[in-house]
Amino acid sequence: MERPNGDNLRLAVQSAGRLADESVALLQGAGFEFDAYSRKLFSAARNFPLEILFVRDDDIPGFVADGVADLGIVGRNLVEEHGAPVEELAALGYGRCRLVVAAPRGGPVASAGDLDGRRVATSYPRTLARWLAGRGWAATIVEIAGAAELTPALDVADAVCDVVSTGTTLRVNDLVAIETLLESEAVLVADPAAWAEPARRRKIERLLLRVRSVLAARHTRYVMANCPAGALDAVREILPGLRSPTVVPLAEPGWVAVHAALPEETFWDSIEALRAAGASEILVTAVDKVIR
Ligand code: PRT
Ligand code: ZN
Repeated sequence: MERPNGDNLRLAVQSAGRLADESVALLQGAGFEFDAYSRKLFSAARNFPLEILFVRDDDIPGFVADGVADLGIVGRNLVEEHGAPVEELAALGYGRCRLVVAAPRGGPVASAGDLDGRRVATSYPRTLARWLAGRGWAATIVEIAGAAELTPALDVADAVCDVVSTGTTLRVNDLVAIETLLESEAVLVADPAAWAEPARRRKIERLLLRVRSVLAARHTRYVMANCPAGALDAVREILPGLRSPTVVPLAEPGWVAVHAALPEETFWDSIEALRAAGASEILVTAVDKVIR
């Protein structure tokens, strides 16, 4: 495929698989209007100079590094494996997993040090080789396309290096994780050449602002609470808001309403503290976008 020569940014996303739906939902939530029902190769956004390219996830790091696409959404595990010199612009919070080394429970490989001189099956040979080299260990890497978890039982390998999310696959195959090589999630990456070119970078930054506004909103709740005017100082401490809370007098004398954005992570602690400080009638709503 040739480099995009028009004014449009080209963004590669997975067409089907674990990242596909959430990637489309993130882009549509950020306001980009495009058709995604058939996931045909290309879809042009109607309201932004952007084309979405639907491809296999394995192709995305290379496409972005080679400038076939300006941007990509892909697991950090694949970016790392490709070794592509791409710019990570944002971590997207979904597709979370770990790349681990695992070995049969109760077997001879009980810790990472036992890997020296053994066979490790993986579809992440480059990441594994770099990690082994960093420790000065000489293990034989058995490269396989998938289903690494089956290889110890087949005596093809003594250990595996694979992606884990819930851990069920390891447990079912009586394997235990002994070391984590990489923490991964879906990331938005850019072609460094596109990022360095001022006109293209401006467009990427416009896109990035929109994507980040949705990511920030996912971690934010908007809280409205009534409180006695006398409790305001305590309540302000609990509800700092993005800058400071909005305080509005109620029609009932001696009472105010306090409005503020709160981080989702500490949300319930703040609500408990608010109630303890005397706030009542607390309303909470989701936030669509947070733009800073
Ligand atoms: O067709 P295409 O090539 O596009 O997709 P794919 O089948 O190669 O990839 P896909 O859709 O399975 O995964 C896409 C990305 O999701 C990966 O590159 C990771 O970044 C991320 N991800 C998150 C995962 C997992 N969790 C995951 N659990 N990718 C794979 N797995 C597999 C793992 O390989 C193992 O076989 O799931 C199994 C383990 O899962 P648990 O839950 O049993 O631990
Ligand atoms: Zn793949």
